[in-house]
Amino acid sequence: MAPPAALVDLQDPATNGHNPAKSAKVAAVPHTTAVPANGAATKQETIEEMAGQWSDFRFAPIRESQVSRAMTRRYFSDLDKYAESDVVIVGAGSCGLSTAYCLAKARPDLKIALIEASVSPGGGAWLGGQLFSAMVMRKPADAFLREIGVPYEDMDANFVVVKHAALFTSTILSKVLHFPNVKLFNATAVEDLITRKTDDGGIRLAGVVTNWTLVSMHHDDQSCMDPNTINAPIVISTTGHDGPFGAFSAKRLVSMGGLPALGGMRGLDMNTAEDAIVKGTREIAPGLIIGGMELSEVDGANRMGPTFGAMVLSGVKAAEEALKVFDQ
Ligand code: 48N
Repeated sequence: MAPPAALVDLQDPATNGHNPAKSAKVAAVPHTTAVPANGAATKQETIEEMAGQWSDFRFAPIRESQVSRAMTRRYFSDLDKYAESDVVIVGAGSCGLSTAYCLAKARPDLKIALIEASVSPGGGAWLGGQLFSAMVMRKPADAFLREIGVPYEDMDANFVVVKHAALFTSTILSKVLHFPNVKLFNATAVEDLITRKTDDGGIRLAGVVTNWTLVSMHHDDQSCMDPNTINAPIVISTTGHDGPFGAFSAKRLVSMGGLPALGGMRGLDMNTAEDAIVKGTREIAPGLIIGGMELSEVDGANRMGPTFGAMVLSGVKAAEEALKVFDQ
């Protein structure tokens, strides 16, 4: 099916669009080929109908600037909208994503900015342990899998197995991205915290300082590349245990005197670790909630290795702690 004719002759990129006379006449290109400028709805093809019909196949025409504007207009509109957020979640690993899901579902009125340093959210949850595919969650974390619709093998009274960790992570990521009140800023690092002094001389969080991750990684070898900011009364930090970016907010809080010292993650003990992380998820400093493996660095909790139930239930609890603040 030939695509609908646009009002600009897009087949001649060398001349159209740049011709002042012509560009003055350019109407807004319909944002969907299903309903062209003249308003006549066209049948939307199916992939089955396309199969085998490649000889006269053509995409609907486009001009490169339309692609650029489709991306940049939305991104900069989001930056403007989330410059003042209700909650910033730092780190979109299994804990951060679970936190975002619970918070966005409970409070669709809240603006939630989810900041992830990597291009690919998900943290350590794309694989089980030692690059093996399957993901183990100890009961009762299977309740979260049922909540988001991830199938699992019910092994026995104590744990379940998701056949591939990526099935969990892609599902929770998709659920979070579907919420209209969540904006994921990936490839973006939180490189500092916005703070205010409290009456007793302590520190209250008031948001985060961000930069493109690639910029954050090169502050030492480039001239100063100043950051951006997002204001929010609540910051939930789930940046994982120590590492190049890990335990970010906990380490920064210590370095600014908001926390006496890090407890430092302890050795592996599944039974001890997972209970401690879930039960310990809390507001560490006014306006700063810490969950997931970042908390093990604060409290000196054990690590649990390749079981992920504590991550999702820590996310449930982190969202609950944030809601306490908003419901006050
Ligand atoms: O997956 P992680 O590292 O962290 P959690 O707490 O969501 O899940 C931890 C879990 O994967 C385990 O470590 C398992 C259970 N193993 C335990 C064990 O004993 O080994 O996700 C943290 C995310 C990552 O995607 C980072 O890229 C991101 O946080 N991140 C940041 N994003 C923005 N700004 C930062 N400063 C930053 N630091 C980390």
